[in-house]
Amino acid sequence: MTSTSVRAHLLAVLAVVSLTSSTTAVAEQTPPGAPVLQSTGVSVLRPVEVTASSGDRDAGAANAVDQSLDSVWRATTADAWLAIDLGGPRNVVKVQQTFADDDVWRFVVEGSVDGGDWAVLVDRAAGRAGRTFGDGVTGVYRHLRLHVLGSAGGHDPSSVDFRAVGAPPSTDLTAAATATASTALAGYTPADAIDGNVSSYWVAASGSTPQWLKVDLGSPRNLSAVQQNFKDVDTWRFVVEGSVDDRTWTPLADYRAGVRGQFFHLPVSGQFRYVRLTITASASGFWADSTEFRVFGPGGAPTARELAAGTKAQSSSLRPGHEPFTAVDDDPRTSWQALDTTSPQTLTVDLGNSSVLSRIEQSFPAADTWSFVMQVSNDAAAWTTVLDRSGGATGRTFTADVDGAYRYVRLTVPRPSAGGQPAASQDLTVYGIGSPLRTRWWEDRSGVARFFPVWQGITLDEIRAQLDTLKAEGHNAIELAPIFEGNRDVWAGLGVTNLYNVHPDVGTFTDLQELLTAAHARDMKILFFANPGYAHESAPFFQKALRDFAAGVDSKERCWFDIRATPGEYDRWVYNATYHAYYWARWDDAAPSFHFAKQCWRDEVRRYVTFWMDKGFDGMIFDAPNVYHQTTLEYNNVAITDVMRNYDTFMNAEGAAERGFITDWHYNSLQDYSITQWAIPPEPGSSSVLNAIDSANPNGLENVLKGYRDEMVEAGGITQTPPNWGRRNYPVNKRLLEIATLTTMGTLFYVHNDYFTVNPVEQEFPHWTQAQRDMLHTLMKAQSGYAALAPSGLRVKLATNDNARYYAFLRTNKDGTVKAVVVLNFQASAADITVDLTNVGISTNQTPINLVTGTAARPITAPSYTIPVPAYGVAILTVD
Ligand SMILES: [Ca+2]
Ligand SMILES: [Ca+2]
Ligand SMILES: [Ca+2]
Repeated sequence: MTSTSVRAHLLAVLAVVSLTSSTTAVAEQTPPGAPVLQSTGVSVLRPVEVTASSGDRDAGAANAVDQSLDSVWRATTADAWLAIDLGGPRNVVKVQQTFADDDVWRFVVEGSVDGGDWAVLVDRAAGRAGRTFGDGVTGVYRHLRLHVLGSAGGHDPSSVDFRAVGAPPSTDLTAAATATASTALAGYTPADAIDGNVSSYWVAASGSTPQWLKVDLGSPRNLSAVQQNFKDVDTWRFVVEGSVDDRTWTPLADYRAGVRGQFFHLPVSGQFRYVRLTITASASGFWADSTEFRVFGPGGAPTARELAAGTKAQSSSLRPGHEPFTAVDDDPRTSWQALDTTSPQTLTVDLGNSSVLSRIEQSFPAADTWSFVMQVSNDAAAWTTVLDRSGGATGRTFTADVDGAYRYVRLTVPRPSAGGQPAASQDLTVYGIGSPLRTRWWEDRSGVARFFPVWQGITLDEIRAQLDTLKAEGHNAIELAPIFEGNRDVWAGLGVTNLYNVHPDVGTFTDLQELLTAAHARDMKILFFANPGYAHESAPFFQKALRDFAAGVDSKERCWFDIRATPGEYDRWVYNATYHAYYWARWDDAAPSFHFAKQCWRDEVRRYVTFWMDKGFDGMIFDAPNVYHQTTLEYNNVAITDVMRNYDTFMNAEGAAERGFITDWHYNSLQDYSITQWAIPPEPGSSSVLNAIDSANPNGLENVLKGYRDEMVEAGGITQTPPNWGRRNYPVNKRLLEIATLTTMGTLFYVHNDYFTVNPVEQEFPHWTQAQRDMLHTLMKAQSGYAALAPSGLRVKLATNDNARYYAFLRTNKDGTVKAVVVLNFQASAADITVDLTNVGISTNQTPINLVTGTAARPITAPSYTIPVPAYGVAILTVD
């Protein structure tokens, strides 16, 4: 997976192709209806009316939608709402709200077609720190409502600017299309160009051109627009053509003469079944690619659409390989199945937000007489039955009509089918109007505070007491590394002495439940650092294993370890003189490794993972699972990741560093080894970002980010990255540039007090000024408040007036609808930096908000945009 062919397409390594020397066989021609360049396809929606629950209705509320960042609406009550009427149904893709004050805000944004039934589009009811919030939205709405429920700091509800961004009324025809291509690099399929995720892409199998990508819409359709997203800004030569028979082609948009940019929204017309993109050259030698190739048709009135695909499903049990998410994967080849015929069984789908539902369809894998009940709920506690077939009904697919706004849908199967089949769902589809959450929490927020409770002597109660402070600073998750009963002298307590207990030094299970409950009430996530990799030699179960070995007794404990009378050929065998036994210990003589080649241990790991996840954790970190003793991909998946997938949860393979750990081992988060390397004092360690800062030249960073961060996100995971605290006493202004780079590039940002380096909370932050601490927190809040900076999503380098001194990129959320321009100054002096915004999907008539200052930035009026950036500073601009 690190072959040169895979890497080569990432980099513009070929000699620059002269535009005049690469003339294609096709004569340059003026395309019919030549589309307008610099078109973004989206615009800020102008309301026809704005109302509010309080304040001056005629002047106050209007201040929120006057597109001026100098005027503000303020409410006079702690709980207040602001509503806009768009004058008719509009295709909304983004909402953005800027408060007058920085605080922890509790609010929701709702949408409605008729002003009667409201769907929740953005849910921050548990609070989120920051001032400007931007979120991607899907659906057609006429009314939008900002409902502020309160703030931690007691600020009155306000809005400097509340806006909705819309796309033309349209139908995304690629959603149900199939794609093929001239060639494709393994793992980068044509389907990746029409999957709705701007981070995944098709790329040709080589750098030779021309290459084509073709979409089959299934039948001739009226077209209104085509969008092509390249991975990189370059001067591209391409043509888009339409066909009804796959033989005769009509040019729809012709750029074979060359056009600079990365994002092309091309209004087209005509009726076609096939749409083909042919790429004839890239000036810099990039291989032909498409992160998203979308074909749109004219849109109509708002209609119910399928909401459940890609949302969160959980089940009472599962047969391995039939995880609950397969019931909401929009794939008829897969299905959830209960482990066995034990009854009852349930499958619960969480849309993430309350949506206005109209219909639910449940498809079993086969026709039979099935007993089941379908229910809906808004709190997963009080359920309303919408279809009761507990007496049995014959068939395969069943439909329930629904009327109302709900968030949860539950299928309960009280007994096996008449034919003896266990509970199952091939697909559970939910139709309605709403904006379900398709992102997973680790893909759309950041700011993880990592504690080493056992090592540092911090109790769970002490962490709970810090939650409000951590939240206000911009943290959205806490990692407990670790809290189980283990020996603190080995790897911060990772050497397990009791697999199933909280370490008495840090608290009890009651304390743990209180921490989880308090964190979840604040919408903060709690991560469990697990270690099925090794025990501590003092563990009672290991001592029993040694005794049983010496006595020749077979036992569960002895089975868990690799204990022998004579050592094997490698050097990690440790001799125990008392029992005349050798045991394998990968990381430390006092840390005997568990033995993954043994079925008994894999079974135990499944129990162990289930035990802790059932406590209510929001994810787990596994320490170097790729080198667990004699593990394999198959052993890992059956013992760990298949179990974790049942929870649809965060799983980090700390220590693993390649794409395959996401695509095949099924972890969804990896450390960013391309940026921060292990650093053990007194060595300073190495960091790609610090190297760029120290050399005042960020030019090398682009290939570092492309080769790791972007690739792991393409594969469906994210990266996690802390600052390189191993470099001690690093100048704080440079440290803040490092943190600005990390919080904007799209990684899960950790402010961890690293066991192997320093504890920044105690050793670094006390030396910072308040302004410097404020900047850290501003950067963290910007990343979690404004979806364009999320760990998932697209990152595209933008050219500056001096790429050897400055670094700029475009960031978007996963669906490409929330956008930011990031400009980083790697110089020791302030600079006016010019960024090239030609054809990157950004309007050249807008005033961005700089999330660093919280104020209006210099207006964008042309593709060439100049902005002042402080020494070692950053500008983070909200753009539409
Ligand atoms: Ca305003
Ligand atoms: Ca894609
Ligand atoms: Ca399925």
